[in-house]
Amino acid sequence: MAPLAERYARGALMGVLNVTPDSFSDGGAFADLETALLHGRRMAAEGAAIVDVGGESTRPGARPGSAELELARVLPVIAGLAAEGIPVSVDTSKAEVARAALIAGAVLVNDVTALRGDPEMASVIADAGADLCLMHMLGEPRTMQDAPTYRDVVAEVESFLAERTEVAVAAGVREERLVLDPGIGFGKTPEQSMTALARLGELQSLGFPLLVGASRKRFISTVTPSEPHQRLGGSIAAHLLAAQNGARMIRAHDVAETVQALRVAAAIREQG
Ligand code: HH2
Repeated sequence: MAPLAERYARGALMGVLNVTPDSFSDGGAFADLETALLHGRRMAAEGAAIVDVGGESTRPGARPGSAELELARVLPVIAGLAAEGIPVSVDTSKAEVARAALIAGAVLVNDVTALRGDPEMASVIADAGADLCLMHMLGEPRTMQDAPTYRDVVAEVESFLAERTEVAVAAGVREERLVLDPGIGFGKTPEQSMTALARLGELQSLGFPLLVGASRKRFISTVTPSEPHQRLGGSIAAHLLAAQNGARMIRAHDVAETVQALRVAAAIREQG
């Protein structure tokens, strides 16, 4: 497979497909297989370059569940979409889940723990030659929103991602397979998340493609009070700024609207 940066040279949308009962914005909505497959197909048709299938919520306060349960949720969806030629990633921090997902046809592992969750994860990804998203998170989902503090959030995200990149490469993951993510809302106050978005460009010095997932996140409601399903405008605003500040991949729930916004912004920029 061509390097990730080449495949997504013009920017790529990662559509979110949560096959969970308890995700913060769409828990339960795609829990049965047929509904999940329909939604995955729809996101691909709307312009998602890849569909990110997750079987465990990482919302603040969430506790990890078993690999068996996660596998039962994600595998049929990944196998079904991959068989139709839709590129799929798996949102997991468990090596056992990643291994089975890659065999079923997933091409990217989206590990919100950046290889800290499972000692086997790096070798599973290296052996498969798969793509890997390394995301910054302070702490773990159960505790990450307990007063996160930084001296300089962007500098600390940057040095964390640099260190995790070295760990991945030392374990055999090729540099051209990596994409890095500042982890909006993961161990960050709303202000810290917005700082990470505003100064995203600084992370370009790491030399890897960047991914940003701001979709429906809580920082939006601190600017304009809103429930998760009412945060489309704020999500698009954040994603447009992220793209302008160098994000190569955008992880979003609302694919059609986000793709339209990103394409119109890019078309306008080309005229300037
Ligand atoms: N955000 C969520 C989950 N996975 N992965 C990456 N790389 N970046 C993110 O920002 C990110 C992510 C949380 O959103 P969601 O999947 O909608 O919720 P939940 O974790 O509750 O399933």
